Amino acid sequence: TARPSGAPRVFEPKNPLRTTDPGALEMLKIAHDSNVETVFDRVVAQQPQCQFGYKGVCCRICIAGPCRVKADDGPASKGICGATAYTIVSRNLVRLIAGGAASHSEHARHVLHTVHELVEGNAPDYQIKSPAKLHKLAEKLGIATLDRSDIDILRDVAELGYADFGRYQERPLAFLDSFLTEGRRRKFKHTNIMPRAIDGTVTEMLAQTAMGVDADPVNIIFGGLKTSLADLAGEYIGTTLSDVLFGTPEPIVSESNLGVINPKMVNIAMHGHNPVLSEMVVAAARKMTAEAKQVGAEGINVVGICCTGNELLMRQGVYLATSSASQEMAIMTGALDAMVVDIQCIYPAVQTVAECFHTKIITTEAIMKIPSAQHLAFSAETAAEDARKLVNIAIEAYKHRDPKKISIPNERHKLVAGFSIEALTDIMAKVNPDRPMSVLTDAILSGQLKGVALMAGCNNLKRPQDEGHVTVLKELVKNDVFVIATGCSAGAYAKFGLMSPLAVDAYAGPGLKSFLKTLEEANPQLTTGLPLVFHVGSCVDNSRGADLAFAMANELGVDVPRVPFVASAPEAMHEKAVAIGTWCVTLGLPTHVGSMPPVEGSDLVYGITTQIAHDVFGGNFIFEMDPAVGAAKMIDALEYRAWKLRVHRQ
Ligand code: XCC
Ligand code: SF4
Repeated sequence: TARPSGAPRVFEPKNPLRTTDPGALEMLKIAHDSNVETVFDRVVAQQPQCQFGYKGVCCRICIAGPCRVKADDGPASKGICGATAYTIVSRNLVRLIAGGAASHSEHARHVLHTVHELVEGNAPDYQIKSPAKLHKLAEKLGIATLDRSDIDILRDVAELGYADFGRYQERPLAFLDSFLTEGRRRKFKHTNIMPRAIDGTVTEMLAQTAMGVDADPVNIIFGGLKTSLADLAGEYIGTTLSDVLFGTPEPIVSESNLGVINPKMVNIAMHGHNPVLSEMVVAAARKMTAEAKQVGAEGINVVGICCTGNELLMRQGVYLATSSASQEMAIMTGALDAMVVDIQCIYPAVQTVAECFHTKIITTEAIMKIPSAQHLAFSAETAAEDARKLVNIAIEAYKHRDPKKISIPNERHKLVAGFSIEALTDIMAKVNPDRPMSVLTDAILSGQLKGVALMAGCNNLKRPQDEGHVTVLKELVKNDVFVIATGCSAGAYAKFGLMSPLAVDAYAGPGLKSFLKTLEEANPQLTTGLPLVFHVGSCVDNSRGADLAFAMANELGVDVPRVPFVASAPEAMHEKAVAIGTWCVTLGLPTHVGSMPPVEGSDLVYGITTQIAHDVFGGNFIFEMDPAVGAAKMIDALEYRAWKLRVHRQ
């Protein structure tokens, strides 16, 4: 299979200057001068990467292997058991999806456990911050709310959540089913990919792809689609219950990039994913200024990295220091006193870098430890006390700073974030109180906007950090696409100053500009103005993207495959990104990916993901390594859908 636009698999494989983020670039110079090894060195050291693995034709599913597809025919074209390229490639691919679904749903289960402990009276430091979200969710789930206490309602919600995880249901998963469109519900039933239990689906996927089980690539991929829906179910549980516990995000002002690290304060970076931990640390830090002053600091500055940073930014306005590929750079500033981590996307290397400085790395979850790093078992029962201890470790570390090693880039940018779908809907309701979503869909039907794009996903150093995210965004907004963003894609825009109202004038096309202006004029209470790109949250909050696509579908009276809505992960890396991309396609969205997943070893699998998926589900992968070309293809897809909608309305 030819690679799209002939682009290389790894850009400039020998060049260690693999970032475009100005803050990270500044630190990278210091890293090189002081001989601190970072991810930017290791990615070069890995070149050239194994081409069998790259194409997905290396099978390690049983220990007769590894088996590689080494020829087009004959015995060397198959594994020892006789598995052919399409079996091996599809099995490897769906196992990535299972890994993603397991990650998102473990995160969601942790939030659910916290809810359960709260209901049982064992988590005194948590509370229901958003009763409105709880009631809305309960109604969607068919749980009675009239004359009932919030705790009683939440108890029923939690029970349904647990049932979604564990018990093999006769009915579809409650949370997932509650927010799908009618059309998608029918499609998933007909194609038999509606998951009946989150845990059961992940386990089934591992069983289906074990040695000597499924060899049919189509059947394997349908199993993968089902698993991706289990992933979406987990994400939706994670997002909704986090909103209930910590509040539904509302527009908020903050700043981003490494310049937010404050040399005069105790700096604590929260890195990972789960607000169950990070919200408690922020709350504790806000009460401990006096303790910080005792060691000579002006106060405590909590900053975020990766998605727990996004969660804190969305709800608390906490500064977002940096995103995934530049996480080590935060330590390199020499002014980070502690990095508190939970799960996912935390490079084990942070401990190695920290050992060159005074920075303490503290792990907090039973399933996540790093050799030599400190471990503090964080629990819902003692959350506030645990959080105090974590903050104290940072205060203690502050005393051991080496002033000679402090070097913080000046790079920092203002931004506006906090756009839950509820917040977006409220903003549009000021223009049309009866049908808020029509404000967005009408703008598309009239041609003012071309459509909506969900920008998501990670950094993948096969290409320069953030260059993909930034290029795609600039192309989209120039062409009047309304853009929402999550995860490290949102992180990129935050760091570059593209999530600011100031960026609108510089980059938005005339249609997008006038659309935003209409919204701003109807919302004088939003004194900050509206940003160029709308931050909707962390990785699990891609469920908010699905929610917006469903709301637009319902408003337009069509199913998702006809909504001018696309998704893109220009720098996808994690298994979670594979799961997200797959459910985007399954929902019916054209989905651009700018870092090649291991599917090139089978023309059949490549064809299913890029074409056949479209015939069955209305969405398909667009593997395009050139971000500007990727954006152009997304704009084409949006224009085609908008044109069809207009034709059907005449
Ligand atoms: Fe991780 Fe969520 Fe990817 Fe960033 S974007 S590298 S998964 S932190 Ni979700
Ligand atoms: Fe080789 Fe088959 Fe075992 Fe895979 S499952 S490692 S192809 S023998």
